[in-house]
Amino acid sequence: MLYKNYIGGEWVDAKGGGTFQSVNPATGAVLGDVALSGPEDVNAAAEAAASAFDAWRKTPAPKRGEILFRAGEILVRRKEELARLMTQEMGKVLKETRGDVQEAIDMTYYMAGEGRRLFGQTTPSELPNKFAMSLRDPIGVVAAITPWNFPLAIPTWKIMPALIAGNTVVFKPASDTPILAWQLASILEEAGLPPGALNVVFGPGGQAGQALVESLKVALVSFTGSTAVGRELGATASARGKRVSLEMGGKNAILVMADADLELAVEGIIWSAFGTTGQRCTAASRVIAQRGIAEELTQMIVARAEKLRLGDGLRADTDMGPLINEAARRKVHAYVQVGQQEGARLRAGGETAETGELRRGFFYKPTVFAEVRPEARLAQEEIFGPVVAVIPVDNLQEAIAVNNATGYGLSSSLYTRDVNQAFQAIRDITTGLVYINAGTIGAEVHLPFGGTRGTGNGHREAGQSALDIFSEWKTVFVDYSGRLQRAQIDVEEQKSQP
Ligand code: UN1
Repeated sequence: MLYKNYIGGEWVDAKGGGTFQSVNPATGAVLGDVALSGPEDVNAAAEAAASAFDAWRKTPAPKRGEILFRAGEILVRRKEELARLMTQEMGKVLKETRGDVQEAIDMTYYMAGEGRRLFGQTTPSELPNKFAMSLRDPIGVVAAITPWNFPLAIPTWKIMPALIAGNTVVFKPASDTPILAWQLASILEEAGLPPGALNVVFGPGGQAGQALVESLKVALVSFTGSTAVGRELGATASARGKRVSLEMGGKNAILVMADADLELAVEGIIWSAFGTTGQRCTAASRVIAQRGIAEELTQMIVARAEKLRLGDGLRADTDMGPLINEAARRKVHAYVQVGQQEGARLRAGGETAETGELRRGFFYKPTVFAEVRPEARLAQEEIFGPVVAVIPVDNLQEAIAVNNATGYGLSSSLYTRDVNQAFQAIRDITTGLVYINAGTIGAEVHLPFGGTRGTGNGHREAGQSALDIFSEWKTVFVDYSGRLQRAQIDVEEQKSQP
C-alpha cells in the first residue's frame, strides 16, 4: 500500500512522485511505501492549514472537543489493531505499544474535555465600572514534528492541545514511523475534523522538516527529538520570529540509597533502562548507587538483564524488541566501546544479538556497565539504547549532585525508605520530573511533562501547561463607565482626594 500525504482534506502523492519504505526493525519486512515529501508538499500543507485556520478558530471549542471525543472513541475501538501495527513499525513489545495507544487515548479525551474549559481569568479592575478578563487565543499554523519512539502518544501530545485551542496543524512524523501517523490522521478525518485543520507530510527531517520550520505560514514549531536537531530547528524558527517548543534528550538517573528496597529498585531499573529498548527520552541510563549496596545491586541488575528475552515484540514471550535501525545500533555499540576505553567495567551485554531469527533485526543485548565515573562520556551523553551505567557514590548529597551534573534535565528517580531523604531529593533535584520509589518512566497526560537544561526550552507539554504552548493570552478590559478612566493615574488622584 502507498501511504499518501494528507493536505487540505485530500490524500495526495508527493509532488515529486517519490516514495520511501517503512520497514519492520525486528524482521526487515517492508510494511508499505510512503510519500517522500519536499518543500513543495510542505508549502502546500502549510497553505492548507493557513486557509482552514479562520473557520476552525471560530468553531466553538466544545464543538472542537466533540470531534476529539469521537477520535478518542475510534482509538479505543482500534486499540489492539493499532498496537500490533505499532509493534511492527517500531519494534517495542505489545504491552508497551498498547500503553502508547492508551496514552494517545488519554490525551485525546483529556484535551476533548478542555473544549469546555480553556479557562482564563476574570478579576476585579482597579477602576470602577470596568471589567477585566483574560482569554486564550489560538496562535495559527502549528508545525508538529515528532519522533518514532512514541508513534501515537507524542503526536497526540501536540496535535490535540493545538487543535482544541483553535490552531491548525501541519504534522511531520518521523520517517521511521509514518504508518502510525497516517492512521492518526485518518482517525481524525473519520471523527469529522474539517479539511485543512490537520495536514500530514511524510519524509525525512532534512527535507520536509526543514522546509516546514522555514515556512512563513507556520507560527509555532513544536518538536520532540534529539537535542542536536532540536537546537538547530529552534534557531531557524526563532530567527523567523516563531514560537518554539522543544522536547529533547535526557540522561536520566535512578538513585538508590542503602536503605532502599533493592528488589523494588531493580524492578524499576530494568523497566526504565530496557523498556522500549532504552529508546525513551525518559529512559534510565544511569544508576547512582550508594557504595554499600552498589555491587549487590549491580549483580541483581546483571542477573535480570541477562534473562531478558529479545525478539519480535509481537510474540508474547518477548521482553525487549530491536533498536529502530542499523544507525541506532551502530551508535549504541560505539558508546559501548567508548565506555570500555574510559575504563568502565562491562558486566553484561556489549554486543549485537544475532542468533537465529534475531539476525534479521537490529537487536542489541541489554548492557550493564559498573564503576562508571560521573563525568565519563558514558555517564554524560544520551545513548538512546539498552545501556545502563552504575555510578557509585557515598551519600544522598553526592547522589543528587551527580544526578544534576549533566547537560540534560528530564527525569530522576530515588529509591529510599527514608521520608526525609525523599523530600530533600524532591527539593534539590533539578530535573523536570522526579519519581520516588518508581522508575524514570511513566508520565501521565494530565501533568506537565518536560525538562531543564539541554532537554527543553522552558516549556512543558501535557497537562494544563500544554495549553500555554498552543495559545496566546489575550487580556481584555471593558470600560462601562462612559468616561475616560486612566489606569494607575486616576487611582492616584482618587487617593489624594480628601
Ligand atoms: C518520551 O520518551 O519521549 O513517561 C516520552 C514516559 C512516557 C512518555 C515518554 N509516558 O516514559
